[in-house]
Amino acid sequence: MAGDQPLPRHAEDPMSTLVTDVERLLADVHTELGIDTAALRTRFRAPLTIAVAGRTNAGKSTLVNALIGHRIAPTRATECTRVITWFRYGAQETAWVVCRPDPGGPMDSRQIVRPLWLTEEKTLPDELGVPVDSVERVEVRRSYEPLLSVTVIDTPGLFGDEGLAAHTERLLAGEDADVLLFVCGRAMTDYEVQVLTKFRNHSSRLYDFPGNALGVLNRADLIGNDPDRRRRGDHDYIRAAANECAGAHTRVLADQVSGVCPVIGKIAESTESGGFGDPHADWLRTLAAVAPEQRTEGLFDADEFAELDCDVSIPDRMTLVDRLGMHGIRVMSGSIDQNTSAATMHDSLRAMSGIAALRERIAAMFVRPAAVHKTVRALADLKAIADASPLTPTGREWLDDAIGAVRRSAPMHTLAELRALTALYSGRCTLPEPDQQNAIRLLSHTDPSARLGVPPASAPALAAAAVKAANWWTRVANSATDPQVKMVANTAAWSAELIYDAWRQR
Ligand SMILES: Nc1nc2c(ncn2[C@@H]2O[C@H](COP(=O)(O)OP(=O)(O)OP(=O)(O)O)[C@@H](O)[C@H]2O)c(=O)[nH]1
Ligand SMILES: [Mg+2]
Repeated sequence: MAGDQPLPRHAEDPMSTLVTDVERLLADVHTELGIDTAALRTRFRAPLTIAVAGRTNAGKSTLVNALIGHRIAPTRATECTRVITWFRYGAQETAWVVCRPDPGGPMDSRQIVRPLWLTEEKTLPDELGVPVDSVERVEVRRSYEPLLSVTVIDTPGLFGDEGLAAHTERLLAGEDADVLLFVCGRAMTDYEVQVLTKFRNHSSRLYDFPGNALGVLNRADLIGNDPDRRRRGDHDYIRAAANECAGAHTRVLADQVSGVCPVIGKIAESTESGGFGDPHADWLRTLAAVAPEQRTEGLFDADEFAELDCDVSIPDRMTLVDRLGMHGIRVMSGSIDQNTSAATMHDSLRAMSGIAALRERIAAMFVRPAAVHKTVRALADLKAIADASPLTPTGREWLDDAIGAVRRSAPMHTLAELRALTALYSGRCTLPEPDQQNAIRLLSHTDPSARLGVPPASAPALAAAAVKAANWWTRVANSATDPQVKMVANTAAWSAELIYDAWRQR
């Protein structure tokens, strides 16, 4: 089971000491106090779980496919869209349906696990082979390296079917989801804000800021009201409209999420899963050769596209619509020539989709600090178990000291960095440039040179830059009147000092 796999650890992983410290603490608590910490240890070692939730048809499964690098989750209404699906790392591609115990069955009835056969294209089948109501979850294993450090959970939509929404709400109210990617559209309803607020309240025992939730504005290709600019495939216009909408959502949801990133999930799914290649590039080149006016008319929508006079078969056109959407086809066919390679087109599409920026944000907020997210939960759970246990005053004092020591350890400064990053990403704190970008770089990267903006392998320059940054941020903190600016600047100053300390102790 992936739940038994340790968090990835390698020499340069700055989080590895934290992992060792927490594992030692959990082992010591067992030997010193006789508290059973086996379940806490298993949970601590499991990869970080990212739940992808949001309204029905928001593009959750499309985004999951992009994140796990394969079009495996169905993006049509099939039985699988009605159940919670876990995607974990596994050496082989396999899937199971886990059914709830029969309520009328024998007292010891356990969950029933049945194999689920993937299709020839390694996608989930349309039918589960058991009544959907009896399904607890579907489990999929995929040998995709990023899944070694995160498990992704696709969920049924929050609108349209109250029963399905209840499954998702239950998941978010439980302990299975470490962090949340909330997929939304251009309009934000009260119900969506309510769901996010509940998740935030539920997480408040772990975090005093919304560092475990991130918004995703999907279908960014459909945003922008000017029909002419949309028809012309004016991507700068669409991008600006999507950024504006994501900014507005970020302001509304500043208490619930650490920012909202715009993406075109449909294009991201194709670029991340190998769904765009030579044949698609050929078809786009053929479209690029059509006279511009005729092409603009013919790419108005999928129906007009089917009527367009050009040398791409109807099924191929439909495939192209499925892979890129009309916006992707309009932008690409209007911006390439007969010599543009498939690889160049792939890169342009990837940039257009916003997936690289979203992955970077997921890495900064969730994946790189995964050990910190896991530690925060492990310590809170340990404290709750200890509070309910009959410990001697000395035992309790020992435990409080031991938990406090981990909380105050240098690697846990990453939690303060996440708090500061959340303030910067959510607009609660705005610094003048270049401070804003310097702070984001310092707080979100792992490599010390990258964090301080100095060339790699230049040790003296690194130490000098660390001292300079620490001094600069201390000055900013001392002169700040806004408490958020003070908090961010103090955090940045401490980050720079820790880089200097690590350099000195080499
Ligand atoms: N134009 C456009 N369509 C998208 C985008 N992302 C997803 N879609 C389409 O939206 C439809 C629904 O996508 P899904 O990924 O199944 O949405 P979902 O949120 O998982 O849906 P449910 O599981 O039924 O709630 C599919 O036809 C996708 O191709 C996007 O960025 N742009
Ligand atoms: Mg879905």
